[in-house]
Amino acid sequence: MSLVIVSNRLPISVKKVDGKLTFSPGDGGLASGLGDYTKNKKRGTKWIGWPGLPSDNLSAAERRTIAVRLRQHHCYPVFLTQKQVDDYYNGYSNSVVWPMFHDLPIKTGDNSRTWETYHSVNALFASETLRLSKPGSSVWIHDYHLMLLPRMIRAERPQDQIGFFLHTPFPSAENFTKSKHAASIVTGLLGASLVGFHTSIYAQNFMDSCRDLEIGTSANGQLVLPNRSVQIDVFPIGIDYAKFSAAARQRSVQAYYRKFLHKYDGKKVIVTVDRLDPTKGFVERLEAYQTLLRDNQDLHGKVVMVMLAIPSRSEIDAYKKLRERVEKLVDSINAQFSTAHWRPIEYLYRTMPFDELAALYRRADVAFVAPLRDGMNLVAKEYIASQKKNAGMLVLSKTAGAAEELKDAIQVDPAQPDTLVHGLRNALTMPARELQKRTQAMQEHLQEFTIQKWAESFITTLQQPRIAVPQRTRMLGAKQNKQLLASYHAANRRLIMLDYDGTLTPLVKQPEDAEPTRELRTLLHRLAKNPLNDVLIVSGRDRHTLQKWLGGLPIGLAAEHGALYRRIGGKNWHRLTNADRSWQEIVLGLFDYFADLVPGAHVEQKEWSLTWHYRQAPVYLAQKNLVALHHLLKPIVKKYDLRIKDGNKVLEVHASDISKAKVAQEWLIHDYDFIFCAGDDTTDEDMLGTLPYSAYSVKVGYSQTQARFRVKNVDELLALLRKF
Ligand code: ADQ
Repeated sequence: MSLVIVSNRLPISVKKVDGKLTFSPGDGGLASGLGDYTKNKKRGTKWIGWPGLPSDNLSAAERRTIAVRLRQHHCYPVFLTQKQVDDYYNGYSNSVVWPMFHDLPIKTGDNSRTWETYHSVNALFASETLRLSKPGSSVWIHDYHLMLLPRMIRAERPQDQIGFFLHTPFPSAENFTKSKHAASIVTGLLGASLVGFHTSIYAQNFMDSCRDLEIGTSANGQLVLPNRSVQIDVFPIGIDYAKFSAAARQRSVQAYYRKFLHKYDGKKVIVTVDRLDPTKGFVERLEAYQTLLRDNQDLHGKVVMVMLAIPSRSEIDAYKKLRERVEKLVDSINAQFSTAHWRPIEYLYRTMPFDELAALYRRADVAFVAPLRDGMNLVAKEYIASQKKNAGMLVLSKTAGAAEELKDAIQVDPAQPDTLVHGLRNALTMPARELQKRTQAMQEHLQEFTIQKWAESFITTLQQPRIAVPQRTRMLGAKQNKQLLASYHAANRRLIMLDYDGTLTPLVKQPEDAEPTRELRTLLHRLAKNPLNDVLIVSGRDRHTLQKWLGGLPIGLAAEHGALYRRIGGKNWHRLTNADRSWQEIVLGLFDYFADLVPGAHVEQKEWSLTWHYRQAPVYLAQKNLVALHHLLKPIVKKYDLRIKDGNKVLEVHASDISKAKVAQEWLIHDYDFIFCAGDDTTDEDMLGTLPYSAYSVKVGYSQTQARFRVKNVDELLALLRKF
């Protein structure tokens, strides 16, 4: 399937120097991450974006030259005038969205003009994308400059796989929904079929915002809209690990390294590398360093901070002011502490070629990465990848997305200046053995989760076939509801079979939090009290939980997907399986092993089944390990006649003679003239599929099903049950 990448900037930057066009590869990691897709001709990938210079001063011939040269690299330019750059890029994107998404104050005043340009430039990108791609393509859109684009493309190409990845944080719903354009932005993004974020917090903030704006509801990692659903997922970006770890073998890097060894001989080097941006915490870090020097005389003459400030967005006022402030502070710290032989800060306002940067990373004893807020922060990862095995400590603010992964860094909080000072001190004095252990653990992680894997994981998820709502399954609309209620009232004996989690209660992060509310218990009680009704809850939960939560109600209960059941009005639990449990020890060993490998995953052991839960784990990490887990389970499953079920972020193993269908069959021997059955998960499909056609089988949610009918979510199902 052909792929089209759309981002504000192209991976090749075009400049006009002394009237001559120059072309140079950008510094971004994105280009290396997507290299497999863009360099391989067969894949036919195209990359659409702004070449980086305003078009006002370009002649028609120059534009043609640019287009032709870029095409050699599968790149296609969207030309923007200076005015468009001012309003769309410097204006709305970088003076409104960027600070808003990083919880910084936004320039007050009317931004309707810049918003309009933002809109029209998004439309320009949309028309170029449509022109350059065929229907049925996969389109991957990047970042906050182009948030209206997914919807614009979707309007023309309802069948395309459209992915969007946000490289910045997504702010809390409380902050975001205050924005005048919040609803337009969210609606724009929801044109995508997949929206990706660096961390689960950003994804949750986004879903909360959709809910607060009353644009769709969230269920099982999907944002459910009236006519389709959008997958929301987490893809933490990595780096090109091999490039940084192997850099030390390059001659030019070695030359720079020797230079740094000589220059900083006998000193500890603290490095900072960032675009000069208000989010990156320049002032906070300088102040922390100042305090460190003030309080630790022993460090004087023995430490140097190399601060690389990469010029960025220098046309924007806030950035100009920041530069002045930072440089003043650098000067004053240097004036305060310098001696004839020592200057505590070496400040560089420039870009740095890769070989010099790699050498600097490697020479530095500490990297001081303390953004106020940062989507991910790649510098932190690049620094660790550049280290020898026994050197280099990272001080990292917990407000960077990278902190979720790099737990072995010294984590600090830029809102608490003391933590920065202590963090630096700790890093400078950490015992070699501990430092080595921590650095190595981080290196192992980064080596595994590279930017190449990140790209592959996003694209694979994007290109997975999405199941459209099947024709056979109809939404339970007003007309169907009416018929259903008429059958209900006409019936003499009714069976109401219901799954629990995701059907009667929304899915929650912690399983124990799904306890039934008083209203739900009352509803079930009222349904069950009707002498014509048999109510049965068929759940994957263990019998103790069901007994505790629902045991007091006059209903039937089936636990562990039907391994055990309790009759209506009965006290005892009966077994519905003839299997033994000798397999459990082996599978438990495997599950525990993989739960240790995947942060956020955990194992649940029930009487008759074992479940590996990964709702809280990073999606691509879980997916990768699931493949291995499946592979290892295969012979065990065969030997012990087991069944593996891929549920909603759970992998469950139990004997193959256990199924919800079996429980359903136990009940169906009675002579019911109204059968109603609802479930949300793949584990309910057995039960939904075994019913006679006349039954009202109802799927909760949008995934594929054998049920005849569908409701959007738990609330809709409960509303229907209340009508009974
Ligand atoms: P940035 O805010 O730019 O990225 P960061 O993730 O640190 O922040 O990436 C900066 C990149 O610039 C690094 O890869 C660094 O090596 C590179 N760089 C180094 N030297 C350079 C130079 N001389 N000139 C230009 N660049 C240079 C945004 C988000 C981050 C998120 C990334 C990726 O703000 O939070 O991690 O996108 O998603």
